[in-house]
Amino acid sequence: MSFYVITQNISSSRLSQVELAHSALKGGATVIQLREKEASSEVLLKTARELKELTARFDVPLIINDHVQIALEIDAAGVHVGDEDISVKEARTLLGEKKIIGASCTDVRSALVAWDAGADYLGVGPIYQTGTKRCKVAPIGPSGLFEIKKRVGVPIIAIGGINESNLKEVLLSGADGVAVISAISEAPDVDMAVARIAKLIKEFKEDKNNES
Ligand code: 3NM
Repeated sequence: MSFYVITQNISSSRLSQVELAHSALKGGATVIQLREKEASSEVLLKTARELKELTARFDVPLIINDHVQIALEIDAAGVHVGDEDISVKEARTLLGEKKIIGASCTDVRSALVAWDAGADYLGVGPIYQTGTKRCKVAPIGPSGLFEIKKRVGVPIIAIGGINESNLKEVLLSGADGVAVISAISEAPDVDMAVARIAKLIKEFKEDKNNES
């Protein structure tokens, strides 16, 4: 069950992306994604290199949002693509079979398309209202996630407005992991927020194992 942390420059963030990733990794994040829509390619490459070195120390995959060339240059674990980015098929051609490709999906139709195109996992959302990204669709809620999970055969990472209070509901709806930005970056104490989320995921996993 993934604890997927996305580092993104939010103006109110007190920590740099690398500092944020470090806190997340110390607290048990299992995937780090670098998502940067505004920085120059030099800045992005520098951050990507630093994150690659850091994630390697923790043996955690680093995924680069959208920028396939940067992912190739730093030998990242893979990329995540949205509906305005390069397609899954093009990304696969450039990256080859060994790299991870994740795709953003909002409904069953887009999820089936991405799965069919060869995505290794789907980022499904927004589950809840979020101020972090301007989303084109209304939140799909845990029930929307459940519908997608029933139809696709690759792991689903839920995203959008996920925090400590709704995380369990999301996992109960079938998510294979959760991706968070503001629940961590905006928390008054980042390390504490990471630890609480990691604990909730661990407890959920243990409960599930005990049931089976
Ligand atoms: N993608 P937060 S929602 C980057 O629905 C992103 O595809 C989304 O940030 C999608 O955890 C989102 O702060 C923002 O809500 C997630």
